[in-house]
Amino acid sequence: MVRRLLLLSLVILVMLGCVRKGEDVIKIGIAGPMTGDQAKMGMDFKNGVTLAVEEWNAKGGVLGKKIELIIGDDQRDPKQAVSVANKLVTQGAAGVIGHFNSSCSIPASDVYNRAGIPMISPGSTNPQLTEKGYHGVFRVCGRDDQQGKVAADFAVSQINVKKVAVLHDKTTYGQGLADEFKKFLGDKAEVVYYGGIVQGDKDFKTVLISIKEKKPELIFFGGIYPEGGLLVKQSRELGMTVPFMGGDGIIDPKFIEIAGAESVEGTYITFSPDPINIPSAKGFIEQYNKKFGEIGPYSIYAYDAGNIMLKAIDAAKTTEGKAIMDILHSMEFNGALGNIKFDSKGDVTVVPYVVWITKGGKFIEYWKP
Ligand code: ABU
Repeated sequence: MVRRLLLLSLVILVMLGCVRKGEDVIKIGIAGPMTGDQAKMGMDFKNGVTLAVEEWNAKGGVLGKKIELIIGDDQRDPKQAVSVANKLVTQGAAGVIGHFNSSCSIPASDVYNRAGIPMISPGSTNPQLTEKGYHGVFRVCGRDDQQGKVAADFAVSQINVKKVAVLHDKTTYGQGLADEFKKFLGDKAEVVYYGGIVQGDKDFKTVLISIKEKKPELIFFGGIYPEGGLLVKQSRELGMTVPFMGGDGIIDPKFIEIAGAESVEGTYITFSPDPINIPSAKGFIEQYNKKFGEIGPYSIYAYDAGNIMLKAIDAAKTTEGKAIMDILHSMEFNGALGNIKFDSKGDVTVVPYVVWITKGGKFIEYWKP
């Protein structure tokens, strides 16, 4: 009986091995919030990477094999992100583009690191992601210590604020960015209110009333557009005219849609420069517009992250994780965003954060430090 079981196990293992050996595709994982209130960001990731993969596949794929995408929906939930990461590893992803939320990317990076799979996040900006010293963790966006400094410099030097309310959504990203902003303000402005809201809540009037009593000249919000939009909308309903400022988490048309164009008029947002003015982004924008409509804030980052991963696999001539990571650390990549090179931590070497403003229901690049 034992011998028969052993024999059966052996047959199954050989069969599995053959299936794997015979696989004629290279799998790339995309992870992010594909459903839920941040699904727009997940879709932007999926669309950006899909475009990159379709272009590679049209040219024959990579290492002579077609590329297949495997999608992981983390629903912006850290526990779900770990489970998605484990699933992508089991499914045989050679590399992962994701996740969006820093609170998801950071725990998921532990899984990818253990499995020896490289990950490139298009949009996770919390510094901790690349501070763990993992050889295979990269991001194509900037960091919140860089973004927070630009926001604080702008608030002090351009709008001359003296009293600020600092609000966050208690997430790794939201609170982290709010703290960086506060740190860089230093003693140049007084923080008259500091506190957190809960992600997913819909009524922020109590906290807004407390803020109103402190008479700030600016409300800085570290968080994402679903809550950001409601905060601005409800502040106007309470008769507050104080301007808002936030980071890259709120720069999505959904923010304007939720708050209403009139309410968000004059909101300041830190983000990287408008791709519309980047000559190398022209072809990407045209193709994306044709296939998916308007680009989202992180579509181009996902596209470049996908291309970088595939270029590294191509240059490594293998899907072995360590070889791909070594190439990622040494390669210089000319993408839609321009030239991208990673430093020893996996961060990009050039991060040009600027300040945008909402005007007439649109986001417009406004100030360069
Ligand atoms: N960087 C914008 C929001 C995503 C995150 O870092 O959590």
